[in-house]
Amino acid sequence: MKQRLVFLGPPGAGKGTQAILLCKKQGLLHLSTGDLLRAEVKASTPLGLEAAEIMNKGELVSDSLVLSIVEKRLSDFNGGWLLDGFPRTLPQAESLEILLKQIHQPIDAVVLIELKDEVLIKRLLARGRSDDDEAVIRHRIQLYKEKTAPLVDHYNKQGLVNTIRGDGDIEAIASRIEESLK
Ligand code: B4P
Repeated sequence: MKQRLVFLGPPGAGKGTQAILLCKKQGLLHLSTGDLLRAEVKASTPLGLEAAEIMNKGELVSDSLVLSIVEKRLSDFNGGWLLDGFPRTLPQAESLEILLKQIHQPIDAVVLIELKDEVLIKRLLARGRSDDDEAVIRHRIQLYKEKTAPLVDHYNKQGLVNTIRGDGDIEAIASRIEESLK
């Protein structure tokens, strides 16, 4: 199976849910920038204090801040990995490319999980995290369309994108993803 993966998709598509399952099964390093940022917030680090306000408004944390988090973890790691929720902007994708070139670890595949806006909103309202307020969710979906969706084209040009339907039960989606990565 492919070993160096990026999960793309709108907020609530199930990136985190599916990433946890796949990493456990395949022994991949799971790097979720959302989880890493929430851990910084919880520990009240200077980085966390800066990120908390931005995340609760549904905005994107600055590229440089997110990059510093990812770089630290990928630079001295040699096994397979899954980047969940990163990159989220073209500048993040470009910086990632530079880093991956330096460490000779190219991306093997990008998994794009797609789901309708109404279902995304329903799922996130049911999750109820501090940034899962309806107005904030709508703003996050809008930002996804503006800032993150252009990455689909970017990675399509490199022939890396596997598009997966994000509806249905969790196991069915997991099978679709695994099948696409063989
Ligand atoms: P993330 O933590 O990445 O979270 P997300 O996009 O909201 O959710 P995800 O798609 O992972 O959905 P999940 O599996 O949880 O981002 C949060 C914030 O962090 C961003 O808004 C931003 O501020 C910041 N951030 C993170 N990365 C950044 C970056 N690179 N640059 C800048 N800022 C960044 O699933 C959602 C819900 O659906 C869950 O409750 C789950 O149980 C449920 N669910 C999953 N699959 C389901 C299914 N098949 N059926 C029914 N329910 C399902």
